[in-house]
Amino acid sequence: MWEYAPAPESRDIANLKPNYRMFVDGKFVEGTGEPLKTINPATEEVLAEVSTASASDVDNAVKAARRAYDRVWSKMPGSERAKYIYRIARQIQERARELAVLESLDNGKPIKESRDVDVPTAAAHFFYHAGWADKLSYAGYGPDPKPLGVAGQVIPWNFPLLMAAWKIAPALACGNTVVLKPAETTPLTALVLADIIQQCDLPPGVVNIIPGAGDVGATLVEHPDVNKVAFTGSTDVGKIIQRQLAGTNKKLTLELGGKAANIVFDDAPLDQAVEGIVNGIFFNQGHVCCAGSRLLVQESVADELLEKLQTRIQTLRVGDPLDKNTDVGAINSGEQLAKIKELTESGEAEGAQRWTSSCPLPDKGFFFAPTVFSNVSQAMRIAREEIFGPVLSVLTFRTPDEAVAKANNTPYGLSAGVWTEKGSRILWMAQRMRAGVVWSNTFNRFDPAAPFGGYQESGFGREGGRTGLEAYLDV
Ligand code: TXE
Repeated sequence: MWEYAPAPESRDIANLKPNYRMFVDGKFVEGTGEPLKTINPATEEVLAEVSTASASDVDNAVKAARRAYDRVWSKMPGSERAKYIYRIARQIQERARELAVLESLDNGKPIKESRDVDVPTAAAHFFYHAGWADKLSYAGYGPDPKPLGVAGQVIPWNFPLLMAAWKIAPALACGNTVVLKPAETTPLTALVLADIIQQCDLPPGVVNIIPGAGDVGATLVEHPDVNKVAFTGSTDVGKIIQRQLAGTNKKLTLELGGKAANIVFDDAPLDQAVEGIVNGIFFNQGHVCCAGSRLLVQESVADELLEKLQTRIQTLRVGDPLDKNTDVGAINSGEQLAKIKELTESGEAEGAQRWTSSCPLPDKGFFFAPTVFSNVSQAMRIAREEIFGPVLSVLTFRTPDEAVAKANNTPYGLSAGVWTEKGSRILWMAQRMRAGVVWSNTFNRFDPAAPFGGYQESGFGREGGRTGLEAYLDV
Protein backbone atom coordinates (compact mmCIF):
# COMPACT_ATOMS: atom_id res chain seq x y z
CA MET A 1 0.00 0.00 0.00
CA TRP A 2 2.86 2.36 0.76
CA GLU A 3 6.55 2.36 0.04
CA TYR A 4 8.58 3.71 2.87
CA ALA A 5 12.06 3.07 4.16
CA PRO A 6 13.59 5.74 6.38
CA ALA A 7 16.32 4.85 8.84
CA PRO A 8 14.65 2.59 11.43
CA GLU A 9 15.85 4.70 14.35
CA SER A 10 14.17 7.85 13.03
CA ARG A 11 10.96 5.96 12.40
CA ASP A 12 11.03 4.71 15.98
CA ILE A 13 11.64 8.12 17.47
CA ALA A 14 8.94 9.68 15.31
CA ASN A 15 6.52 6.87 16.08
CA LEU A 16 5.76 7.01 12.37
CA LYS A 17 2.82 4.93 11.24
CA PRO A 18 2.08 3.76 7.71
CA ASN A 19 -1.29 5.46 7.71
CA TYR A 20 -2.97 8.23 9.61
CA ARG A 21 -6.66 8.87 10.06
CA MET A 22 -8.41 12.15 10.64
CA PHE A 23 -9.65 13.31 14.04
CA VAL A 24 -13.34 14.09 14.39
CA ASP A 25 -15.54 14.22 17.48
CA GLY A 26 -12.80 12.84 19.70
CA LYS A 27 -12.09 9.80 17.53
CA PHE A 28 -9.67 8.89 14.77
CA VAL A 29 -11.78 7.96 11.77
CA GLU A 30 -11.23 7.07 8.14
CA GLY A 31 -12.00 10.04 5.90
CA THR A 32 -14.07 9.44 2.81
CA GLY A 33 -11.94 11.71 0.61
CA GLU A 34 -9.16 10.40 -1.63
CA PRO A 35 -6.23 9.46 0.70
CA LEU A 36 -3.07 11.50 0.21
CA LYS A 37 0.54 10.37 0.41
CA THR A 38 2.88 12.60 2.31
CA ILE A 39 6.50 12.42 1.26
CA ASN A 40 9.82 13.11 2.85
CA PRO A 41 11.16 16.04 0.81
CA ALA A 42 14.75 15.10 1.64
CA THR A 43 14.43 11.66 0.03
CA GLU A 44 11.28 11.94 -2.10
CA GLU A 45 10.08 8.70 -0.47
CA VAL A 46 6.54 8.21 0.77
CA LEU A 47 6.35 8.67 4.53
CA ALA A 48 2.74 7.77 5.17
CA GLU A 49 -0.73 7.64 3.73
CA VAL A 50 -3.23 10.05 5.24
CA SER A 51 -7.02 10.07 5.23
CA THR A 52 -8.62 13.18 3.80
CA ALA A 53 -12.01 14.74 4.35
CA SER A 54 -14.84 14.78 1.84
CA ALA A 55 -17.49 17.51 1.97
CA SER A 56 -19.63 15.33 4.23
CA ASP A 57 -16.66 14.73 6.55
CA VAL A 58 -16.19 18.50 6.79
CA ASP A 59 -19.86 18.81 7.68
CA ASN A 60 -19.55 16.11 10.36
CA ALA A 61 -16.51 17.84 11.84
CA VAL A 62 -18.28 21.21 11.97
CA LYS A 63 -21.36 19.58 13.54
CA ALA A 64 -19.17 17.91 16.17
CA ALA A 65 -17.50 21.26 16.89
CA ARG A 66 -20.91 22.94 17.19
CA ARG A 67 -22.22 20.31 19.62
CA ALA A 68 -19.08 20.58 21.73
CA TYR A 69 -19.38 24.36 21.71
CA ASP A 70 -23.03 24.47 22.68
CA ARG A 71 -23.00 21.70 25.25
CA VAL A 72 -19.64 21.89 26.93
CA TRP A 73 -16.83 24.19 25.93
CA SER A 74 -18.53 27.59 25.85
CA LYS A 75 -20.19 26.83 29.20
CA MET A 76 -17.08 25.58 30.94
CA PRO A 77 -15.41 28.04 33.35
CA GLY A 78 -12.19 29.48 31.96
CA SER A 79 -10.26 27.99 34.86
CA GLU A 80 -11.35 24.51 33.70
CA ARG A 81 -10.49 25.18 30.06
CA ALA A 82 -7.09 26.35 31.24
CA LYS A 83 -6.37 22.95 32.79
CA TYR A 84 -6.92 21.19 29.46
CA ILE A 85 -4.78 23.70 27.60
CA TYR A 86 -1.96 23.36 30.13
CA ARG A 87 -2.16 19.59 29.69
CA ILE A 88 -1.71 19.94 25.95
CA ALA A 89 1.33 22.15 26.50
CA ARG A 90 2.87 19.62 28.90
CA GLN A 91 2.19 16.73 26.50
CA ILE A 92 3.90 18.60 23.67
CA GLN A 93 6.93 18.90 25.93
CA GLU A 94 6.74 15.21 26.86
CA ARG A 95 6.59 14.19 23.22
CA ALA A 96 9.02 16.82 21.97
CA ARG A 97 11.48 14.40 20.37
CA GLU A 98 8.84 12.51 18.48
CA LEU A 99 7.28 15.74 17.25
CA ALA A 100 10.61 17.26 16.23
CA VAL A 101 11.70 14.21 14.23
CA LEU A 102 8.33 13.86 12.57
CA GLU A 103 8.28 17.55 11.68
CA SER A 104 11.71 17.34 10.08
CA LEU A 105 10.76 14.19 8.16
CA ASP A 106 7.52 15.63 6.84
CA ASN A 107 8.56 19.24 6.27
CA GLY A 108 12.30 19.00 5.54
CA LYS A 109 13.41 21.54 8.14
CA PRO A 110 16.64 20.94 10.09
CA ILE A 111 16.15 19.00 13.28
CA LYS A 112 17.91 21.68 15.31
CA GLU A 113 15.14 24.09 14.27
CA SER A 114 12.20 21.76 14.88
CA ARG A 115 13.79 20.75 18.20
CA ASP A 116 14.76 24.25 19.40
CA VAL A 117 12.14 26.45 17.78
CA ASP A 118 9.01 24.78 16.40
CA VAL A 119 8.23 22.36 19.21
CA PRO A 120 9.13 24.53 22.23
CA THR A 121 7.38 27.56 20.72
CA ALA A 122 4.27 25.46 20.08
CA ALA A 123 4.28 24.38 23.75
CA ALA A 124 4.87 28.00 24.81
CA HIS A 125 1.82 29.05 22.83
CA PHE A 126 -0.41 26.64 24.72
CA PHE A 127 1.12 27.64 28.07
CA TYR A 128 0.63 31.32 27.31
CA HIS A 129 -2.99 30.93 26.24
CA ALA A 130 -3.84 28.61 29.13
CA GLY A 131 -2.87 31.59 31.25
CA TRP A 132 -5.46 33.77 29.54
CA ALA A 133 -8.36 31.30 29.71
CA ASP A 134 -9.40 32.31 33.23
CA LYS A 135 -8.43 35.98 32.90
CA LEU A 136 -10.44 37.08 29.89
CA SER A 137 -12.40 39.51 32.05
CA TYR A 138 -9.11 41.35 32.54
CA ALA A 139 -8.21 41.46 28.84
CA GLY A 140 -9.77 44.90 28.46
CA TYR A 141 -12.87 43.85 26.52
CA GLY A 142 -15.29 44.11 29.41
CA PRO A 143 -16.28 41.47 31.94
CA ASP A 144 -16.74 37.92 30.68
CA PRO A 145 -16.28 38.48 26.91
CA LYS A 146 -18.03 35.91 24.73
CA PRO A 147 -16.42 33.45 22.31
CA LEU A 148 -17.47 33.41 18.66
CA GLY A 149 -18.45 29.75 18.20
CA VAL A 150 -16.87 27.32 15.75
CA ALA A 151 -13.52 28.37 14.27
CA GLY A 152 -12.53 27.02 10.83
CA GLN A 153 -8.77 27.19 10.55
CA VAL A 154 -6.54 26.52 7.54
CA ILE A 155 -2.76 26.39 7.93
CA PRO A 156 0.30 26.13 5.65
CA TRP A 157 3.24 23.75 5.47
CA ASN A 158 6.13 25.90 6.65
CA PHE A 159 5.53 25.54 10.41
CA PRO A 160 2.99 22.72 10.55
CA LEU A 161 2.88 22.13 14.32
CA LEU A 162 3.57 25.71 15.32
CA MET A 163 0.84 27.10 13.06
CA ALA A 164 -1.60 24.56 14.50
CA ALA A 165 -0.64 25.82 17.98
CA TRP A 166 -1.00 29.48 16.94
CA LYS A 167 -4.49 28.73 15.71
CA ILE A 168 -5.83 26.26 18.26
CA ALA A 169 -4.48 27.68 21.54
CA PRO A 170 -6.16 31.13 21.46
CA ALA A 171 -9.38 29.68 20.05
CA LEU A 172 -9.67 27.21 22.95
CA ALA A 173 -8.62 29.73 25.58
CA CYS A 174 -11.43 32.06 24.51
CA GLY A 175 -14.03 29.26 24.57
CA ASN A 176 -14.35 28.48 20.84
CA THR A 177 -14.23 25.03 19.30
CA VAL A 178 -12.09 24.22 16.28
CA VAL A 179 -12.00 22.46 12.93
CA LEU A 180 -8.47 22.70 11.55
CA LYS A 181 -7.18 21.72 8.14
CA PRO A 182 -3.41 21.16 7.92
CA ALA A 183 -1.54 21.61 4.63
CA GLU A 184 -1.56 18.65 2.26
CA THR A 185 2.24 18.25 2.24
CA THR A 186 2.64 18.33 6.05
CA PRO A 187 -0.32 16.81 7.89
CA LEU A 188 1.56 14.52 10.30
CA THR A 189 2.43 16.61 13.34
CA ALA A 190 -1.08 18.08 13.44
CA LEU A 191 -2.36 14.50 13.69
CA VAL A 192 0.05 13.77 16.55
CA LEU A 193 -1.29 16.91 18.16
CA ALA A 194 -4.75 15.37 17.71
CA ASP A 195 -3.49 12.29 19.54
CA ILE A 196 -2.20 14.52 22.33
CA ILE A 197 -5.58 16.25 22.51
CA GLN A 198 -7.28 12.86 22.77
CA GLN A 199 -4.84 11.75 25.49
CA CYS A 200 -5.56 14.97 27.38
CA ASP A 201 -9.26 13.98 27.48
CA LEU A 202 -10.57 17.10 25.83
CA PRO A 203 -14.31 16.75 25.39
CA PRO A 204 -15.06 15.18 21.97
CA GLY A 205 -15.54 17.72 19.20
CA VAL A 206 -13.68 20.59 20.86
CA VAL A 207 -10.83 20.11 18.36
CA ASN A 208 -11.24 18.35 15.01
CA ILE A 209 -8.38 17.92 12.55
CA ILE A 210 -9.23 17.10 8.94
CA PRO A 211 -6.43 16.75 6.38
CA GLY A 212 -7.00 17.45 2.72
CA ALA A 213 -6.09 19.77 -0.13
CA GLY A 214 -7.33 23.29 -0.87
CA ASP A 215 -10.85 22.13 -1.74
CA VAL A 216 -11.29 20.85 1.83
CA GLY A 217 -10.13 24.24 3.10
CA ALA A 218 -12.62 25.98 0.81
CA THR A 219 -15.48 23.74 1.98
CA LEU A 220 -14.56 24.39 5.59
CA VAL A 221 -14.34 28.17 5.39
CA GLU A 222 -17.65 28.48 3.55
CA HIS A 223 -19.53 26.09 5.84
CA PRO A 224 -22.53 28.07 7.12
CA ASP A 225 -22.06 26.92 10.70
CA VAL A 226 -18.48 28.20 10.95
CA ASN A 227 -18.39 31.55 12.78
CA LYS A 228 -14.76 32.45 12.52
CA VAL A 229 -12.15 31.78 9.84
CA ALA A 230 -8.42 31.98 10.43
CA PHE A 231 -6.13 31.43 7.47
CA THR A 232 -2.37 31.42 7.05
CA GLY A 233 -1.06 30.86 3.54
CA SER A 234 -0.58 32.55 0.20
CA THR A 235 -1.93 36.00 -0.57
CA ASP A 236 -3.77 34.57 -3.59
CA VAL A 237 -5.75 32.10 -1.50
CA GLY A 238 -6.28 34.74 1.20
CA LYS A 239 -7.98 36.91 -1.40
CA ILE A 240 -10.14 34.01 -2.59
CA ILE A 241 -11.29 33.40 0.99
CA GLN A 242 -11.99 37.09 1.48
CA ARG A 243 -14.24 37.06 -1.59
CA GLN A 244 -15.87 33.81 -0.50
CA LEU A 245 -16.79 35.30 2.87
CA ALA A 246 -17.98 38.65 1.56
CA GLY A 247 -21.52 39.23 2.69
CA THR A 248 -21.37 36.68 5.49
CA ASN A 249 -20.94 37.73 9.10
CA LYS A 250 -18.00 35.44 9.73
CA LYS A 251 -15.04 37.03 11.45
CA LEU A 252 -11.86 36.62 9.39
CA THR A 253 -8.14 36.90 10.07
CA LEU A 254 -5.57 36.44 7.32
CA GLU A 255 -1.84 35.96 7.73
CA LEU A 256 -0.35 35.99 4.25
CA GLY A 257 2.92 36.53 2.43
CA GLY A 258 5.76 38.97 2.98
CA LYS A 259 8.85 40.57 1.49
CA ALA A 260 10.57 41.94 4.56
CA ALA A 261 13.38 44.46 4.48
CA ASN A 262 16.32 43.77 6.76
CA ILE A 263 18.05 47.16 6.99
CA VAL A 264 21.70 47.55 7.97
CA PHE A 265 23.11 51.01 8.77
CA ASP A 266 26.81 51.76 8.60
CA ASP A 267 27.12 52.04 12.39
CA ALA A 268 25.72 48.53 12.97
CA PRO A 269 27.95 45.80 14.41
CA LEU A 270 28.44 44.05 11.07
CA ASP A 271 29.38 40.61 12.37
CA GLN A 272 26.25 40.52 14.48
CA ALA A 273 24.22 41.78 11.52
CA VAL A 274 25.61 38.98 9.36
CA GLU A 275 24.25 36.43 11.82
CA GLY A 276 20.87 38.17 11.77
CA ILE A 277 20.78 38.29 7.98
CA VAL A 278 21.66 34.60 7.72
CA ASN A 279 19.02 33.71 10.28
CA GLY A 280 16.56 36.07 8.60
CA ILE A 281 16.68 34.39 5.21
CA PHE A 282 18.04 30.85 5.67
CA PHE A 283 16.07 29.84 8.76
CA ASN A 284 13.59 27.16 7.63
CA GLN A 285 15.02 27.34 4.07
CA GLY A 286 13.46 30.80 3.79
CA HIS A 287 9.97 29.27 3.98
CA VAL A 288 8.98 32.00 6.39
CA CYS A 289 6.34 34.64 5.77
CA CYS A 290 8.39 37.18 7.72
CA ALA A 291 11.76 36.14 6.21
CA GLY A 292 14.23 38.98 5.75
CA SER A 293 14.32 38.41 2.00
CA ARG A 294 15.41 41.94 1.03
CA LEU A 295 18.68 43.12 2.54
CA LEU A 296 18.91 46.92 2.45
CA VAL A 297 22.45 47.95 3.27
CA GLN A 298 23.88 51.45 3.58
CA GLU A 299 26.13 52.07 0.59
CA SER A 300 29.30 52.87 2.58
CA VAL A 301 29.41 49.38 4.14
CA ALA A 302 27.77 47.39 1.33
CA ASP A 303 30.94 45.79 -0.10
CA GLU A 304 32.32 44.90 3.32
CA LEU A 305 29.04 43.42 4.48
CA LEU A 306 28.52 41.40 1.31
CA GLU A 307 31.98 39.89 1.61
CA LYS A 308 31.45 38.94 5.25
CA LEU A 309 28.05 37.53 4.37
CA GLN A 310 29.34 35.32 1.57
CA THR A 311 32.12 33.99 3.79
CA ARG A 312 29.57 33.11 6.45
CA ILE A 313 27.10 31.54 4.02
CA GLN A 314 29.85 29.27 2.70
CA THR A 315 29.94 27.63 6.13
CA LEU A 316 26.23 26.69 6.07
CA ARG A 317 25.64 22.98 5.72
CA VAL A 318 22.80 22.00 3.44
CA GLY A 319 21.45 18.47 3.62
CA ASP A 320 19.85 15.77 5.73
CA PRO A 321 17.24 17.43 7.96
CA LEU A 322 17.78 14.78 10.64
CA ASP A 323 21.49 15.57 10.98
CA LYS A 324 21.84 17.94 13.89
CA ASN A 325 24.67 19.78 12.13
CA THR A 326 22.48 20.69 9.17
CA ASP A 327 21.77 24.41 8.80
CA VAL A 328 19.56 24.39 5.72
CA GLY A 329 17.27 21.43 5.08
CA ALA A 330 15.07 20.38 2.17
CA ILE A 331 12.64 22.54 0.23
CA ASN A 332 9.19 21.34 1.22
CA SER A 333 7.96 20.22 -2.21
CA GLY A 334 8.86 19.88 -5.87
CA GLU A 335 6.37 22.67 -6.67
CA GLN A 336 8.02 25.05 -4.22
CA LEU A 337 11.47 24.16 -5.59
CA ALA A 338 10.25 24.91 -9.13
CA LYS A 339 8.90 28.29 -7.96
CA ILE A 340 12.24 29.17 -6.37
CA LYS A 341 14.13 28.17 -9.52
CA GLU A 342 11.82 30.16 -11.75
CA LEU A 343 12.19 33.32 -9.67
CA THR A 344 15.98 33.04 -9.39
CA GLU A 345 16.19 32.61 -13.17
CA SER A 346 14.13 35.77 -13.55
CA GLY A 347 16.66 37.55 -11.32
CA GLU A 348 19.50 36.62 -13.64
CA ALA A 349 17.49 37.49 -16.73
CA GLU A 350 16.67 40.91 -15.28
CA GLY A 351 20.37 41.61 -14.72
CA ALA A 352 20.99 40.98 -11.02
CA GLN A 353 24.30 39.41 -10.06
CA ARG A 354 23.89 35.89 -8.70
CA TRP A 355 26.15 34.32 -6.11
CA THR A 356 25.57 30.76 -4.92
CA SER A 357 27.17 28.94 -2.02
CA SER A 358 29.37 26.10 -3.21
CA CYS A 359 28.20 23.67 -0.52
CA PRO A 360 27.49 20.19 -1.90
CA LEU A 361 23.82 19.21 -2.24
CA PRO A 362 22.46 15.68 -1.72
CA ASP A 363 21.74 13.73 -4.93
CA LYS A 364 18.16 12.99 -3.98
CA GLY A 365 15.47 15.21 -2.52
CA PHE A 366 14.46 18.84 -3.04
CA PHE A 367 17.43 21.02 -2.18
CA PHE A 368 18.48 24.51 -3.15
CA ALA A 369 21.82 26.11 -2.33
CA PRO A 370 21.82 29.41 -0.41
CA THR A 371 21.81 32.16 -3.00
CA VAL A 372 22.47 35.90 -2.87
CA PHE A 373 21.62 38.44 -5.55
CA SER A 374 23.41 41.79 -5.60
CA ASN A 375 22.87 44.74 -7.96
CA VAL A 376 19.17 44.27 -7.41
CA SER A 377 16.82 47.08 -8.39
CA GLN A 378 13.41 47.62 -6.89
CA ALA A 379 11.59 46.83 -10.11
CA MET A 380 12.97 43.29 -10.40
CA ARG A 381 10.68 40.39 -9.56
CA ILE A 382 13.20 39.09 -6.99
CA ALA A 383 12.78 42.39 -5.13
CA ARG A 384 9.00 42.39 -5.31
CA GLU A 385 7.71 38.81 -5.16
CA GLU A 386 7.84 36.40 -2.27
CA ILE A 387 10.33 33.67 -3.23
CA PHE A 388 9.81 31.64 -0.05
CA GLY A 389 13.20 30.00 -0.38
CA PRO A 390 16.87 30.48 0.61
CA VAL A 391 17.39 33.44 -1.71
CA LEU A 392 18.44 36.91 -0.58
CA SER A 393 18.11 40.06 -2.70
CA VAL A 394 20.54 42.85 -1.78
CA LEU A 395 19.75 46.52 -2.38
CA THR A 396 21.56 49.61 -1.13
CA PHE A 397 20.55 53.00 0.26
CA ARG A 398 22.25 56.22 1.33
CA THR A 399 19.94 57.94 3.82
CA PRO A 400 17.40 56.78 6.41
CA ASP A 401 14.61 58.33 4.32
CA GLU A 402 15.67 56.29 1.32
CA ALA A 403 15.82 53.15 3.49
CA VAL A 404 12.25 53.73 4.67
CA ALA A 405 11.02 54.44 1.14
CA LYS A 406 12.60 51.26 -0.20
CA ALA A 407 11.47 49.15 2.76
CA ASN A 408 7.88 50.32 2.24
CA ASN A 409 8.01 49.84 -1.52
CA THR A 410 6.23 46.49 -1.39
CA PRO A 411 2.64 45.34 -1.54
CA TYR A 412 3.31 43.40 1.67
CA GLY A 413 4.01 44.57 5.22
CA LEU A 414 4.57 41.79 7.70
CA SER A 415 7.97 42.41 9.25
CA ALA A 416 11.23 44.33 9.03
CA GLY A 417 14.62 44.46 10.71
CA VAL A 418 16.83 47.43 11.62
CA TRP A 419 20.51 47.11 12.51
CA THR A 420 22.07 50.19 14.09
CA GLU A 421 23.74 51.28 17.32
CA LYS A 422 21.50 54.35 17.51
CA GLY A 423 18.43 53.84 19.68
CA SER A 424 16.71 56.97 18.39
CA ARG A 425 17.09 55.76 14.82
CA ILE A 426 15.46 52.42 15.68
CA LEU A 427 12.35 54.24 16.92
CA TRP A 428 12.41 56.67 14.00
CA MET A 429 12.51 53.79 11.53
CA ALA A 430 9.95 51.65 13.35
CA GLN A 431 7.44 54.49 13.28
CA ARG A 432 7.78 54.96 9.56
CA MET A 433 7.79 51.40 8.31
CA ARG A 434 4.53 49.72 7.39
CA ALA A 435 5.35 46.37 8.96
CA GLY A 436 3.48 44.44 11.65
CA VAL A 437 6.67 43.63 13.52
CA VAL A 438 9.99 45.47 13.48
CA TRP A 439 12.94 43.67 15.00
CA SER A 440 16.01 45.60 15.97
CA ASN A 441 19.50 44.11 16.07
CA THR A 442 17.88 40.69 15.86
CA PHE A 443 15.52 38.87 13.50
CA ASN A 444 12.89 36.11 13.50
CA ARG A 445 12.19 36.29 17.22
CA PHE A 446 8.83 34.86 18.21
CA ASP A 447 7.06 35.16 21.51
CA PRO A 448 3.46 34.16 22.22
CA ALA A 449 2.99 37.43 24.11
CA ALA A 450 3.84 39.55 21.05
CA PRO A 451 1.06 40.13 18.52
CA PHE A 452 2.03 39.08 14.99
CA GLY A 453 0.37 40.07 11.73
CA GLY A 454 0.56 42.30 8.72
CA TYR A 455 -0.33 45.38 6.75
CA GLN A 456 -1.61 45.49 3.17
CA GLU A 457 -1.28 42.20 1.26
CA SER A 458 0.27 40.50 4.29
CA GLY A 459 -3.24 40.26 5.70
CA PHE A 460 -5.05 41.57 8.74
CA GLY A 461 -5.73 40.67 12.32
CA ARG A 462 -3.12 39.77 14.91
CA GLU A 463 -2.13 36.44 16.42
CA GLY A 464 -0.55 36.23 19.85
CA GLY A 465 -0.56 38.54 22.83
CA ARG A 466 -3.61 40.20 24.30
CA THR A 467 -4.45 41.69 20.90
CA GLY A 468 -4.59 38.20 19.40
CA LEU A 469 -7.49 37.31 21.69
CA GLU A 470 -9.66 39.79 19.79
CA ALA A 471 -9.73 37.42 16.85
CA TYR A 472 -11.58 34.84 18.96
CA LEU A 473 -13.83 37.00 21.11
CA ASP A 474 -16.95 38.96 20.44
CA VAL A 475 -15.48 42.27 21.55
O1 TXE B 1 -0.06 28.11 -0.49
P1 TXE B 1 -1.61 27.94 -0.31
P2 TXE B 1 0.96 27.15 -1.29
C1 TXE B 1 3.18 31.55 -0.03
C2 TXE B 1 4.59 31.27 -0.51
C3 TXE B 1 4.42 30.02 -1.32
C4 TXE B 1 3.06 30.28 -1.95
C5 TXE B 1 2.33 29.06 -2.42
O2 TXE B 1 5.02 32.33 -1.31
O3 TXE B 1 5.40 29.87 -2.29
O4 TXE B 1 2.33 30.91 -0.94
O5 TXE B 1 2.23 28.09 -1.38
C6 TXE B 1 -5.00 25.73 1.68
N1 TXE B 1 -9.54 27.68 0.33
N2 TXE B 1 2.93 31.04 1.31
O6 TXE B 1 0.45 26.89 -2.65
O7 TXE B 1 -2.20 27.33 -1.52
C7 TXE B 1 -3.93 24.70 1.40
O8 TXE B 1 -4.49 23.41 1.31
C8 TXE B 1 -9.08 27.34 1.54
C9 TXE B 1 3.12 31.96 2.39
O9 TXE B 1 1.23 25.99 -0.43
O10 TXE B 1 -2.12 29.26 0.15
C10 TXE B 1 -3.01 24.90 2.60
O11 TXE B 1 -3.55 24.26 3.75
N3 TXE B 1 -7.86 26.82 1.74
C11 TXE B 1 2.52 31.46 3.64
C12 TXE B 1 -3.05 26.41 2.81
O12 TXE B 1 -4.25 26.83 2.17
C13 TXE B 1 -7.06 26.64 0.67
C14 TXE B 1 2.64 30.01 3.91
C15 TXE B 1 -1.87 27.18 2.22
O13 TXE B 1 -1.75 26.87 0.86
C16 TXE B 1 -7.49 26.96 -0.62
C17 TXE B 1 2.43 29.21 2.73
C18 TXE B 1 -8.79 27.51 -0.77
N4 TXE B 1 -9.28 27.89 -1.96
C19 TXE B 1 2.62 29.73 1.50
N5 TXE B 1 -6.48 26.69 -1.48
C20 TXE B 1 2.76 32.25 4.87
N6 TXE B 1 1.97 33.29 5.09
O14 TXE B 1 3.58 31.91 5.69
C21 TXE B 1 -5.45 26.20 -0.76
N7 TXE B 1 -5.80 26.15 0.55
